[in-house]
Amino acid sequence: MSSNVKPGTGDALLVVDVQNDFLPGGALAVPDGDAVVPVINRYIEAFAERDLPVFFSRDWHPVNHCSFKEQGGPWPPHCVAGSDGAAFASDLMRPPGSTVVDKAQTPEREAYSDFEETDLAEDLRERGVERVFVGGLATDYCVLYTVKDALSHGFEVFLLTDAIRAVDVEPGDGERAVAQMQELGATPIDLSELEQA
Ligand code: VGL
Ligand code: ZN
Repeated sequence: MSSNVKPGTGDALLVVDVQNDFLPGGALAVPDGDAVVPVINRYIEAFAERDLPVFFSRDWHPVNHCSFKEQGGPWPPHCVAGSDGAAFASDLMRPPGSTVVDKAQTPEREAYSDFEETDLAEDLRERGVERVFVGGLATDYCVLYTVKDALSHGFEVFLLTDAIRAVDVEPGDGERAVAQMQELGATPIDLSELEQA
């Protein structure tokens, strides 16, 4: 691999939707979703100890969001703003100075990407970020759309392959999402590459 994966100036970590409703027992449980938490905590440590920016997104829906089955959408109600299900996983580390990005708050619009109707792109640019390291839930929805948007905004993207899990509504959705992100230009990495860098 040619890229230098060692986190440094110009890098940011994006932790996508590591919220109770996406963990086992939650309203929209992602299989094995809780397995990302200890791994993401190691990435967070690597960024926090170098004073690099860390962003946490939250799916943050109104009670009548269009993605919910009662409104004709595909999903059970989940991540209703302010609910326990919308809270971050209790074991997730959150370093002081990190930034929370709430998304998908408009009742009429689905928004899987952290960049949709948020200030994330501007915030990253203002901080001089050029490369984003992306992990979280779920591989085939919010991670996929966030990575696509990050690439189209011109950021270099590292996909944290050991810190993502898929919903897999259709078997293979997660694998296809990873392949698509790679084709679009994201570089898959894991913790061992980062910690050895
Ligand atoms: C997500 C389905 C519905 C996600 C959010 O965070 O990947 N998936 N809402
Ligand atoms: Zn949602």
